[in-house]
Amino acid sequence: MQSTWTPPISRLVIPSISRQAFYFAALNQVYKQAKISAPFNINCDKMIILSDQHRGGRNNADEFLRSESTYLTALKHYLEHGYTLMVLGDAEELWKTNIPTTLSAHQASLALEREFHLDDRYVRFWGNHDWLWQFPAHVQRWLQPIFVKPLNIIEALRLKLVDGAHDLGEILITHGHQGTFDSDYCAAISRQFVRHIWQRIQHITKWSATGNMNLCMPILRAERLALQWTAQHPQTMLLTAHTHRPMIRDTYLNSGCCCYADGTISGIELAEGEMRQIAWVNNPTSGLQTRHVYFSKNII
Ligand SMILES: [Mn+2]
Repeated sequence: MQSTWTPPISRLVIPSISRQAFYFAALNQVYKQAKISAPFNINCDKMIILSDQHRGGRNNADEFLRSESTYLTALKHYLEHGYTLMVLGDAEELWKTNIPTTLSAHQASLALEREFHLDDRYVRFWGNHDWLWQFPAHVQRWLQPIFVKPLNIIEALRLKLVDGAHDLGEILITHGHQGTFDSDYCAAISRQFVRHIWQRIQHITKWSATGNMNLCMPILRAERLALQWTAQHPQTMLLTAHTHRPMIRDTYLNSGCCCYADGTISGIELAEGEMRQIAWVNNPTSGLQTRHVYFSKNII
């Protein structure tokens, strides 16, 4: 079903073509160009997908600060337990800060991510807030020195699921902003707004917009479009991020985000034949961060 209401800007720009057509066209293109993974054996391979850290300049507009210690605890756990780490876009908040400021402000989490990379257990995607990583020259100049070994940052991966010799289909993994108006087609305008207006408001007020957008219309629309896309691709599940709303629903998964205002982070685990919607929760009184499984089901 199409939404009956669309913002005036998109009615002006595209009077006759539906949002669904734009979204499907973009995602089909992403699918076509996606990297194809080595087989992922659902019974012995383990993967954690985390996204939307939004690492900024270590100031009031830096959404990641409250979740940083939770994130470090979680990464240590997954490093120790043999998981491959997928960082699914918007790891750096480059709408607000420049690359060197962001990277030098977050050496601790980057150093832990490097441990995964040095062990060939690291996959990095670019999202709309760290879109500059789609350009290899930027990666080479700024991230290569931190990650030591050559690093490719991809837009999308088709994760090939297998059980021994049996082919079990695939999951298309990508950040999920593609084909949206505010984050893709009009991203240049959105970036200016966030950099020059919203960031200033945050510096003064310390407001956060990451934890409380759960039912806003673009998010519900993005989820509906993702489900509609998977309905047309029965061999392919879809795993995205971007909306900051974690979920596993039918053939659509979302990793949520790593910058909730209360220090929680969410993610998706693929391990022991299961897909799990998990969160690591920060307990400020005990200082402990603990893992919680909110939902799990068999991958196939
Ligand atoms: Mn995003």
